[in-house]
Formats: sequence, structure tokens, C-alpha cells
Amino acid sequence: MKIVDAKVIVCCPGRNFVTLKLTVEDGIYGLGDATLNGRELAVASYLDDHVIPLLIGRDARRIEDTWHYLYKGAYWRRGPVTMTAISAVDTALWDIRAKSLNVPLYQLLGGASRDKVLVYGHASGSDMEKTLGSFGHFLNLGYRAIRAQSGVPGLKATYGIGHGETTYEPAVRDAPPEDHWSTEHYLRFVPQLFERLRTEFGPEVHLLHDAHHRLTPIEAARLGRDLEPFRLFWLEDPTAAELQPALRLIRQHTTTPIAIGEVFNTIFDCQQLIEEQLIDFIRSTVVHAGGITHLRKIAHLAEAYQVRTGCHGATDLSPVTMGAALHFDLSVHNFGIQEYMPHTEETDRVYPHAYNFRDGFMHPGEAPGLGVQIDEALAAKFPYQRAYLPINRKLDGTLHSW
Ligand code: GCO
Ligand code: MG
Repeated sequence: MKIVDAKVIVCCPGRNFVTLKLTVEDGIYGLGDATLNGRELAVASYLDDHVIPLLIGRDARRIEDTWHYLYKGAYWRRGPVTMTAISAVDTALWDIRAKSLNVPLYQLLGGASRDKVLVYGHASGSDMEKTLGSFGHFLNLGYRAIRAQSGVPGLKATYGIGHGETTYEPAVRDAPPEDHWSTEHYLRFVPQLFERLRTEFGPEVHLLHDAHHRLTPIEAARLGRDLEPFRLFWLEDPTAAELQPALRLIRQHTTTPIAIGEVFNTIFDCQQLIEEQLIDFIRSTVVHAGGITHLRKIAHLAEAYQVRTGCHGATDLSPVTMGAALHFDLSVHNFGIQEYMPHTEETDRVYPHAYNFRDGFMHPGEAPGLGVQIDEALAAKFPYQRAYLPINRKLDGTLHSW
């Protein structure tokens, strides 16, 4: 089953996506997402200039071997550009293999461990009242788990707030926009928000929140403690986790569950967090953490330590990642929750897919492979547009984590 063709498709149906399409001798093709938000063309070049020439003629069934061929063969290890490129190849190979056997991918991953996949939606608003309104809207849509992000009094703009009715899409054309930040304002406000959410919406709904890497460990410990009465499902990225031992400090102070890992790209980025049980959920997903092959290894390590999965699923990950993640979620034993932000209607038309949402749960569908296709003619009508994520400054102008 030789790979005979490989191409990188870059398109912008509302936001930029990079997709790898691999075709084998009998005409079966597989897709892999290669999107790295704000740095898309670096991965496109990595694939076009360095990886594709190595793939033509290889046996598409040798998925594990190809992973090591690209990882060890590069000599230069890890990093988001390399690992996103490897992820795309790996995902496309799993897609091909499952299609060639005429089964949905999850059947090759050990089969279904559950009937459906719990997902969380994204409520947000520029102030407390609007966030409560948005939260009620997501409950009406059937979500059982909802992340809440709100504008903070005294700050002009902050992470995670949608504009009007539109889905939250942070990438902005041309130059990065600037947000402003004050930890003091934020730490005063967030516990008030979650107190209101629990009071208004009761004890059942799962509440989630993303601090987006902005706190020092001791500030994060304080926030976790202040949020304890409201029983969060998780507090995400309370601090930047390049420094894994920092999580020890947070753990000593709070029982609020912690989720980390959307920016990680290998098992080595979370090894200490998992082995010391410093987190409760690992957020890494297919596109940035080495594809299905490597993400399963992370999940299996996590399983031994009772850490559950909670894959990243923002709209900057294409429907190809969403499909792949849902097969992974359905099959892996220690699944926790899946993030879900519906894509724009244009994106769904470019990437027709079998996955579906009902009553707060999703399913990858029963189509062979990932169950996600690409309409290349339509994709060509949405050319790439350079875009950047925002940057963030403290009120005195110091650059801070966004
Ligand atoms: C999340 C993430 C996203 C990221 C985005 C960056 O929890 O969904 O934090 O909102 O900021 O994916 O490209
Ligand atoms: Mg996040």
C-alpha cells in the first residue's frame, strides 16, 4: 500500500487551516490536520519541503515506523512545528488504514469504551450579566458542561470573550491586537462570577474556566482555593507549565481539579505532571501532540496515574482534528471530556464530516476512517490570510502571557 501522492492544502474559510492529504496506490486518501494557529505556513513548508519527499513510495500501513522515521530521523526533536507536521502524517495514515479496512477509526483503537463523548461548550460575555445570559443559552442547547469566561471590570479586553453572537475566534488579520491585564482585578472578579453561576444554574452543570497561563503559581493556588465552594470540573492552565514543578505548589493549596497541556507537543512535556499526579486532566490533542500514535501513549501513561483526557478543541483546530479527537475519545479508557466549539458554516462546507452533537454529547459517526472529507474546489475559493493571536500587556505596559 504505497503512498503515491501527498499535498498540503492551505485555506481560510473564516480562519486558516492547513491540511495534509496522502493518497495510496489504489486511490484511497487520508487527511491530517497541520494547523498551528498564527504560524501556519511554517508547518506547510516543513511538510512540503522536508517531509513529503520522504513519504512518496513508503508503505502507508507502517504507521508506528513512519512516526519514528520522522521523529528520530529529523534529529532535532520536539517543538510545535515539527510535531504538528508529524501529527498530520500520522493522522492521515490512520485515516487511510481504517478506510482500507472499511471501519471507523475507533474500531482500530480498541473499539468504543463508551457510547458517546461528553463535550463542553463556551459561554462568554463582556460582563457578568452577559456571561450569565450566554451560559443560559448553552444550557438550552443541551450542553452538560460549560466553560465560562467573562470580561473583567477595569480591563478593556481579555481572553476568551466572543464578539456579539459569533463564535469566539481570537486570530486577527495583519497585526496582533493587544489585550490588557491585571491579576488583581481578575482574582477579585472570577470567584464572584462562579458564585453567581452556581446560584443561578444549580449544582448539576459542570463548570469550567481557563486562566490561560496568566497567573504565578501562588496566585493560581489562591484562585483554586477561592473557587473550591463552586466545585469546578476544572481550572485550566492556571499557570504557564513549561515549569512543571510549579504545579506542586498549586496542588499543596487547592483541591480544584487542574487541566493543562493544550500547548504541549510530546509526552516529555507532561511526564512529571502526570507521574507526580500534579494535574487531573491532560489537554493535549491529536494535531499538536504527535497524532493518534503519540497521543495514545500520553493517555496510557496518564491512565496509570488516574489522570483523564480533556482534548483541546478550539476552532483553530480543523474538523479533521475534531474527527480524529472524537475517535480517540470514544476509545481511550481514561477519557474525561472533549472541548467543542462548532466551526463556521463555511468551514463545515469545506470539511464535510460524519461527527455529530446531541444533548451535550458527540459521536464520531460510523463512516470509514476519520469520517471527515475535504472539498478541495471549495477550499481553493478561500485563500490563506495572514493572522495573529493577540498579545497581552500588564497595565504598566509589561508584556505578559496571552
Ligand atoms: C482553549 C484555548 C484556545 C487557545 C487557542 C489558541 O482552551 O480552547 O485556550 O482558546 O487560546 O486555541 O490558538
Ligand atoms: Mg485553553
